[in-house]
Amino acid sequence: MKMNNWWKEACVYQIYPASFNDTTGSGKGDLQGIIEKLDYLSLLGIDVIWLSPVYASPMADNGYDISDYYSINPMFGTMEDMDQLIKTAKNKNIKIIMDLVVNHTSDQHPWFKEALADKTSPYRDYYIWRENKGALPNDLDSIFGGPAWTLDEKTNAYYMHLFAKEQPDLNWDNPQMRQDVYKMMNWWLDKGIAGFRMDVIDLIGKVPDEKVTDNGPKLHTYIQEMNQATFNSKNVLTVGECWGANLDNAGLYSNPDGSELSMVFQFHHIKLRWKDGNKWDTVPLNLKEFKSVISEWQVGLQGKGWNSLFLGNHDLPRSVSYWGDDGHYRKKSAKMLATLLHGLQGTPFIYQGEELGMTNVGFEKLDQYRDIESINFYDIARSQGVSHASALKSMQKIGRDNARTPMQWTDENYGGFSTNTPWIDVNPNYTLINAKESMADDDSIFHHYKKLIALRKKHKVFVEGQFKMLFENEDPIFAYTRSLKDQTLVCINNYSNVEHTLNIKDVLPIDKKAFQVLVHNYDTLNLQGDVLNLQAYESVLILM
Ligand code: TEU
Repeated sequence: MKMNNWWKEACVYQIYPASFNDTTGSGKGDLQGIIEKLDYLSLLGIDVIWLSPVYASPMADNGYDISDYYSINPMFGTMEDMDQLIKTAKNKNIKIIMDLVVNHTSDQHPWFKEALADKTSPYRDYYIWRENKGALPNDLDSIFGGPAWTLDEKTNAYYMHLFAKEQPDLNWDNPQMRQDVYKMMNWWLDKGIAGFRMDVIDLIGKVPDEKVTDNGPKLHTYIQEMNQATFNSKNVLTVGECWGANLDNAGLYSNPDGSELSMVFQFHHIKLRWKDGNKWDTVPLNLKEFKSVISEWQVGLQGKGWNSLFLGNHDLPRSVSYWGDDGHYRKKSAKMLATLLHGLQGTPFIYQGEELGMTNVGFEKLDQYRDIESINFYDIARSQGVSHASALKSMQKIGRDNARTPMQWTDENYGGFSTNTPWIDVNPNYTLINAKESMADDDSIFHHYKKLIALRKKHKVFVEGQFKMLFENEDPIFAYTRSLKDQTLVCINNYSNVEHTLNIKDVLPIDKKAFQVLVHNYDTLNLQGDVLNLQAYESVLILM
């Protein structure tokens, strides 16, 4: 049992550095830009920053293609800036976790370059090769579209890449490669970082010839080995990005004995809106299904593991656009989503701009898109006869660039993100939605998040309380309790834009004499007898 699982009480804020804050006028965010905004993050009250990749990279996939794990991409600054960020953040009680991208490297990494140049080099086996027998080794697809194999003509062999061809997969079955990764992780831990977010870590146990990608047979062996070789004794936060996580393996990943990771990101709730498993085609949210996924994970991991809580990240549409209403009820629904999520058991993650209720940008012109996944999607869709309008519609709704538009700090040019044209267009709604406005308005989404973050620190029931779903079959209600000894949290949400009357008799044991409203997105709670009259997206968190 770990001595101090501080991360159970923490709130994490994800920074996508290219789009956070530019201090040099390059049009791209940088490390000094993050340092400049640490006071903003302190005010919000977060404990940890998850920093998306800032390592040296040709940026084919915005830094998720690393060419040197030991250096900082000059576009973000220097290693001195990084050290300064870790130190300055620490002085403000903010920890930093790094993005660990070790399923693959960049094709510009020296290991891969040497593997290409010399077939007999020990680095050849750091990657996954199959001899060219006149056809692709098999029909495995890349997650970014097209085959997962690219032919190297010089050595007449295919290398494997589950993402772009510029991101060759590492061969985790090579023990020397694994040791090199652990060495690098220890080097970063020695710098004083507080853990890692592990990119697609559920893919490292792959068995290419059997077309097994996630949850391979050696996956947990490798994670346990990594744990022992690196962070086991360090009391850090580790979170694995696992699209293949399920309730059977999540308890392993986040085993309370500390043998693997602190927690994983699972994506079952996200995928509920994918039509027939295709992320580019969405179906409306089925609230009942959403409730049952949340409930299963809350109950399933209670005492047996630990949940991460998130609705958005740099790969997903903006949470208020995907889960709420980014039009008339933007503020109400963003607050409802925040309360609904932060009342659950687990470690909450906030994606930059979510605390402002930033929305999807939905670029209308093709040349506004920057994301390799979206661009590949468009090209492939078009080559398969999909119309321009239809492909564009998918990108506008789902494309990752929605989350990657610059942080909206003020109503000045470029949203105060930069003094120059940003690398990706700013969402034109920055004149209305920005941090300056949000900080000045007591009733803003920002202040709502601030309250929720502070509450988690104040009441143990947020961390330890037992979860129970209420009104399971009542649409559009999303309600639950969390109980710990003599304290109960009650979270009630009207997940819709129409009023709803809720009869709480026999279901909700509200002690009307002794309850305290902790957060609410309307001024008054309309409770008459056993009947609660809820307005559109009304959301309340009660402590009794
Ligand atoms: O993402 C993994 C992943 O499979 C998806 O998030 C992917 O981006 C896609 O949207 C699914 O259809 C991680 C990173 O978070 C992402 O930014 C990287 O592009 C990817 O790995 C490769 O490193």
